[in-house]
Amino acid sequence: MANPPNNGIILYHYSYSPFARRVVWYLALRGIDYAECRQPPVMPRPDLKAIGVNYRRIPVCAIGRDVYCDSRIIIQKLEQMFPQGKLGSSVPHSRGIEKLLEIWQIEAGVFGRGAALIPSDGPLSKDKKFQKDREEFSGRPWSKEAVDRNRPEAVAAMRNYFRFMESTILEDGRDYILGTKEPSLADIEGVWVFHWMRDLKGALPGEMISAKQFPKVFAWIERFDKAVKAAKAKNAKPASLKGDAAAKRVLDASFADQDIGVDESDPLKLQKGQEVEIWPTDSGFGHRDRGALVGLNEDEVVIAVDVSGKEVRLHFPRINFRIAAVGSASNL
Ligand SMILES: N[C@@H](CCC(=O)N[C@@H](CS)C(=O)NCC(=O)O)C(=O)O
Repeated sequence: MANPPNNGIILYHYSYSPFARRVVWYLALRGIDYAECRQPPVMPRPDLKAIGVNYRRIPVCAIGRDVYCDSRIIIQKLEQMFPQGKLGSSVPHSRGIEKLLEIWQIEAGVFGRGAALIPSDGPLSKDKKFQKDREEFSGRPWSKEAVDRNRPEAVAAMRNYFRFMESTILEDGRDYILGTKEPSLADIEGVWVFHWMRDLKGALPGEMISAKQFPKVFAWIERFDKAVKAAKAKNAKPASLKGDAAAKRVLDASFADQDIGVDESDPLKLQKGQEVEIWPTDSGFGHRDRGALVGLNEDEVVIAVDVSGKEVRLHFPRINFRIAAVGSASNL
């Protein structure tokens, strides 16, 4: 069979999503050809509805008729499906560092503190529609007073994170985290919030967090940024698809992923084919996806959803997601 266009990959994203950038950088550094379907920064997102996705967060990535929700699982799958020249290490100890950096930035506070440093008087914070959308997303009311009140604590935490990188991982003057000549997956996992902060006007107080106090961290961000820009300049630009063309591609495609089966000894004790709902527990929790359980292992859950008579498979990571049998107590 002929190779699918753009490797069958369609990335749904918008340019200023720091989570989406993780995937955009990954694809650029790998030189993997892909298509993109640009999304509005606020709901609704009918292009995602059209491929059976209720999940509201960005990025989402379709590979063939498999759809991956969450940047962590997207990167993992790209590593598995395009193993030639993968960016992740094969050394278990280094893989541990990659993973710990991922956890640190996403789950253990770095991203959250970064989000708290989005200036309260920036253009997005002044946009009422954006504010309302993000209140639904976070489940918390937004107020300028609360953002300003929290800022000093967030600055202190962010300074602590910069200091940690400066005085441990990058202390010996290495170019990249694992001592490589080019950026590896560990750098993507480690750099993205720092990079976002560097470029977000008004986020960092220059008198406390700048290249002056943290020369190694800022030089690393710059080095990484240059490497991504050089890779992008070498690669073809991603094809840009409108929502209907993207949906047609997804629905006409074959499944790209393997069947992982349902581990019936999993602590959740769910059965193959059972109707379940899945939703994130850290943000965007108001949007649940419902379908028949077709895959469940330690890392991943997969459901089959029906889109105009065609089956689409939605994949989510296990961590920070809840999976509940429809009608069960945990499904309330
Ligand atoms: N753990 C998720 C988090 C994704 C996330 O929070 N994305 C933000 C954009 S940076 C988002 O979806 N914001 C609300 C929205 O765009 O609807 C991931 O790794 O992809």
